[in-house]
Amino acid sequence: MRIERLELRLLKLPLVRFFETSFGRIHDRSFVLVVLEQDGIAGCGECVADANPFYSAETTRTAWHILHDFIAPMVVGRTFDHPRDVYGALQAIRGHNMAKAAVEMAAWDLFARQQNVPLRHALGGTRSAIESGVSIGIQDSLEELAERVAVERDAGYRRVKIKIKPGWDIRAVDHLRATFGAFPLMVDANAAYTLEDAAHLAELDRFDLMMIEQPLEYDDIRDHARLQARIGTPVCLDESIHSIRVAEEAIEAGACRIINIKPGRVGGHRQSVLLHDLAARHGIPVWHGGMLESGIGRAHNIHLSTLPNFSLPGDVAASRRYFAPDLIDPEITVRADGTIAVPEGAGIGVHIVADRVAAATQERAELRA
Ligand code: OSB
Ligand code: MG
Repeated sequence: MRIERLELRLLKLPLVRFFETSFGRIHDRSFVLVVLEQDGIAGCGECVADANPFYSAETTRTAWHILHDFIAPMVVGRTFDHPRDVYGALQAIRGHNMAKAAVEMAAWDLFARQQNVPLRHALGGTRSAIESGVSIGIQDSLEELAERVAVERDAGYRRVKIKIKPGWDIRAVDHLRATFGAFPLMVDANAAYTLEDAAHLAELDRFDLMMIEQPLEYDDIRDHARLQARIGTPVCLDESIHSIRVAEEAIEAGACRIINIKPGRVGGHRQSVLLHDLAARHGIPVWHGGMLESGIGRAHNIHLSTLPNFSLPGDVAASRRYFAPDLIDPEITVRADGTIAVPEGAGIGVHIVADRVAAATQERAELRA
């Protein structure tokens, strides 16, 4: 595979509904699209960095800078035997996993299209459908939260995750259990607590939650291990797991019993597969996280989710929860049984609507070999 052309686009799309986490409320999504091309065949990747540096240090602007000024010159004109080699080729650049992942994932799409196989075959996936869950943001009231949960449960989703923060945690979960009884429920704190909150978080134990995601600081493995020793709810790490090495440390320390995999966070599909395999060797289940992706990133996530140790429903849901219209046609839908069929075509297997991409584009750059 030779990278003859690389294109960057900065896009902005309005969200169907606002999304609120412990770091704030957003109404639209900005992201960078990467297109790699050889002989008229194009592969596409979506950079999950957001406009702000709250989930991670990377932003759309830092990603653009690193992609344009450093990554593009390293890959344009270069030949790769296999997309698994792309991440290693970018080793000189420290960090910036989301920028790296966007190019690496575009390379996987291009490679699979050249081989004329669905991406999941190239990745080693074993399923033709995946189990879907939803992530529900912080709402203005408990009644609105229950309404959102009712809608998603009726739509068939296999599990519900709600965002929590101090002041929106025990009462929110209690209200959902009182309203709906037993159903697969979990919470995500996006690092809103400290170890001092351990006794408070232990109050969640009585609600039989599947897990609590990233309760403590993004870079704190030690305190997650201490917290896990003090609460019954399984800890799942998201923000903390930015490399295979850190995942090994976290598993060894007992800092988590479950891992959320987002390819953007770890540097792409190859690193995600390695993380998936590491977790499997340690009996740690993984699930696929979400970053409010358009249909392009979403399709990538679906293919990756077909690997066997993705044994819990992920945050990979229907397009219409996020964007209407999405950048792809047909949109990604969830069936009544809460599963998503993996697109069957070559590569990520979805049709990207050029007019919609053009309409959402705020900036564009191109490099040729
Ligand atoms: O922590 O999992 C997270 C969205 C943006 C940034 C971080 C997170 C999320 C979500 C949404 O939870 C998942 C989705 O529906 O795409
Ligand atoms: Mg999370």
